[in-house]
Amino acid sequence: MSKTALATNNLEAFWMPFTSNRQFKKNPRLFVGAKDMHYTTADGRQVLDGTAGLWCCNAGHGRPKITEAVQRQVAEMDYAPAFQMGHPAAFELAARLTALMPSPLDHVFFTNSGSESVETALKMAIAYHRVRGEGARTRLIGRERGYHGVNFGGISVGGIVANRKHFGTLLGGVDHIRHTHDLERNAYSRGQPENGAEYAEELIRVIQLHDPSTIAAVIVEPVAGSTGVLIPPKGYLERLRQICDQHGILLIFDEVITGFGRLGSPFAVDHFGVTPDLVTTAKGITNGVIPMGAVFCTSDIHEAFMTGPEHLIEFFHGYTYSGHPVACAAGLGTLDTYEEEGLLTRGAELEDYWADALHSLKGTRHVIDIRNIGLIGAIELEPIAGEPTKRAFSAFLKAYDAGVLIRTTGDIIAMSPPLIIEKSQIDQIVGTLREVLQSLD
Ligand code: PXG
Repeated sequence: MSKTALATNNLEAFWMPFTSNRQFKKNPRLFVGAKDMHYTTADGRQVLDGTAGLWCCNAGHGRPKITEAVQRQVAEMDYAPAFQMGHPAAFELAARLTALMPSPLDHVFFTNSGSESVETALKMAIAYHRVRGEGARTRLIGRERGYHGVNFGGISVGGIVANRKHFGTLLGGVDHIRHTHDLERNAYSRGQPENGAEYAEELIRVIQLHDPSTIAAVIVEPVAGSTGVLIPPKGYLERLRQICDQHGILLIFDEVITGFGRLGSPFAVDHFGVTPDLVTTAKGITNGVIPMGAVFCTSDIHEAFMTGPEHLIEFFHGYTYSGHPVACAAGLGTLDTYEEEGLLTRGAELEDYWADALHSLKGTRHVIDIRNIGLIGAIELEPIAGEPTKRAFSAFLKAYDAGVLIRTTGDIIAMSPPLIIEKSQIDQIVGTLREVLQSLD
């Protein structure tokens, strides 16, 4: 039986994540192969990947160094216990990762996903204050429209209503500041918007409400991805850093999508020149090939835990698969590929071309904003009255039929192509979008 026939006979059992299951199963979209910039569909079509999978395949697909590293590792040693035992690849990967990240973010804790990285960072922040004798600092502050994965800590500090409303009281002791989206003042910005640094001042109000001595950490995405690409106004992140410093509060950057070259620099930390205390990553760390995440922390945070009798565990946290050998091999193969091909900075070379191409869609039917940074782009559409999300989702379906994969969230089209993209492929994405948008109701 062909792969397609097998799958179409068995669609019921798999409860798909973040998917309109009933709609999908009536008209499934199945990928069966991937190479470089393209997916192959079950019916044999090539689809240009405008989203790097889900913001993760930054080096494109089927990259030989990564494949070979994974194959070698799985044959040599499939698994080693993660607690009280180690293996060389985990140490090597941690050393190479911290070499990429500016000091003092010199230590890495491995997880298996972005969601786990977020939980790990939040726990690390609260525990850090406690081991230093500031156990009253337990509160966490997130932001409206923030996405920090789907576990309880992440949805609590997150600010996406649909991800929170079904799940009860969530984590206590969490507050939020407002998002930075400001279409009225900032529509059609290229790169960082001019207006809105003052939204950071709201942090002071929230901190004062609870008293600074109760706040453990503030978590934000440097560029908010899932909510529809919200780019920080000039000066905003710098101001968050200042306020946190003034009040002894840790700043966490969630770099699950901005990490590994997406902004044209290895991390958003480099791009914005703002150094947080903790950085959560995942996705591009292994090019999406094997699940993995990593939390970077400062030497200060790490050293605060390294006290007391040496036979005792310093941090009661970790996963069976923290630093999994096969994931580490994928990570090493990925870093080799990024470095050999200059991919962690290629976004900066392409950014102007990407921006010009995207902004050429200004004036196209339904478009109310276009924004971009690095190799991220978003096109915001006027929603159909009374039917939010429908117009953008129709665009997604039509673009897929026309051979281009995009993502939509609400009525926003988000794009984040692999960093190996060629200019002609940027033209193809934008040309397809222009036709799709003109044809939409
Ligand atoms: N933090 C951020 C900033 C993310 O973008 C997560 C945490 C969670 O990662 P995991 O690996 O647990 O899924 C994410 C994930 C989209 C999209 O289309 C974005 C994500 C995942 C799936 C789709 O915008 N981001």
